[in-house]
Amino acid sequence: MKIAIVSDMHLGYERFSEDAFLQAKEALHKASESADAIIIPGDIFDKRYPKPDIISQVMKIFREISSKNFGAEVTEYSGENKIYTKKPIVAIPGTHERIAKGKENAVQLLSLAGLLIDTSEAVTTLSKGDEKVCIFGLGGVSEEMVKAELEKLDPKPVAGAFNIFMFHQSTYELLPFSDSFIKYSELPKGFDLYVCGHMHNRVEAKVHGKTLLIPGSTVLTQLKSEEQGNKGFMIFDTKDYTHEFIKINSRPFIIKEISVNNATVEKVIEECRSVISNEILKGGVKPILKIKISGVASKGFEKADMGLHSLAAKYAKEAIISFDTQSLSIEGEDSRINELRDGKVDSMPVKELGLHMLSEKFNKSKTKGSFKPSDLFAILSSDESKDKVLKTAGELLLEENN
Ligand SMILES: [Mn+2]
Repeated sequence: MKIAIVSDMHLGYERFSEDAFLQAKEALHKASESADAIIIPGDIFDKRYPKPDIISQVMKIFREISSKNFGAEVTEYSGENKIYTKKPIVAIPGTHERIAKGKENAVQLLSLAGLLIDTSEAVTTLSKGDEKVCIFGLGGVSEEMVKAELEKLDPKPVAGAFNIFMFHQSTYELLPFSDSFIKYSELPKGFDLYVCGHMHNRVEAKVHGKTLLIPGSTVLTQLKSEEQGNKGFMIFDTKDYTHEFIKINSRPFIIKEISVNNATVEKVIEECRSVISNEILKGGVKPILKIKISGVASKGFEKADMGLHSLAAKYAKEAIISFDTQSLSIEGEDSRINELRDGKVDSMPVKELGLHMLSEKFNKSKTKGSFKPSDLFAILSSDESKDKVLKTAGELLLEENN
């Protein structure tokens, strides 16, 4: 059976909303035409509570994909919920769709609409002729909970089938920042293929001697250097145990670095302007250009007043420009930059970093309570209004003190 793995589409991601839809659509269409089934290891949606307009657009895409003829079909499902389709489109919610347990998330909504099957904490069996493929899914859970969750669920391969374990977490091998991140050796044994989402760059590795595939996101989100590669999806062939990466058309992403030494603002701007001109002269689709400025600029101004914003605005028609001045210090200014750069902070997903920092502070503080830092983090990082966030966070903290 040929299984397409399409991940982290982040539909509804505001910064590159159109790119997210176009690129996801292309990936799903290509996948449906070249594979017998599609599996999605999380983050279809970018927001926990997507707006109706986003949900409708997502539903339209999945409706189109569902109408295709697939080589495989769903023949069994072990979950508690009812399923409403036999089409082999099988997903789990990712970190971006994760909401409180017991509440329906956006992926379950698509499942209820009969547009896919949510296989979180359940086994979905796909059949093609005599061949059976079983997919056990674990939707994204907070990192400090993942080992306990797996112990509780104790996923086991099904005899006589090709078994896939699909999850959506940070792994310690890829992000060695916290002991709570799961290690490859701690993943359930006996599966024929491991599939993970969450990482937005492509990864191919081995887990218990079998292949682990992470296709990466279909859209650019974090503007990190490892995201400069091609976007796309993977197709795994169970018959010969091989896989290939299928590229999709995606907006080019270029990172250019500039290093300055006691430069004036004018000099910094001039250097940036020259990089921009060089890039836009190359033509083609409007690229996303990130300029990293490092070194020391002469004193007498703030980074915010350097005029970089107006420079980006000036070239807005030719390129989507952003500046990274994290490694730029102003002469004589005491900066925390090196501190921050230690520990590979750069390659850690922002959300993970935030939660990690909050957990560390929480553990060091004298605050004692039975709630988890991740509960507080979920409230603080929610899309609700500031007042609502403060009220809910206050309730959680006060509840603990009573
Ligand atoms: Mn993601």
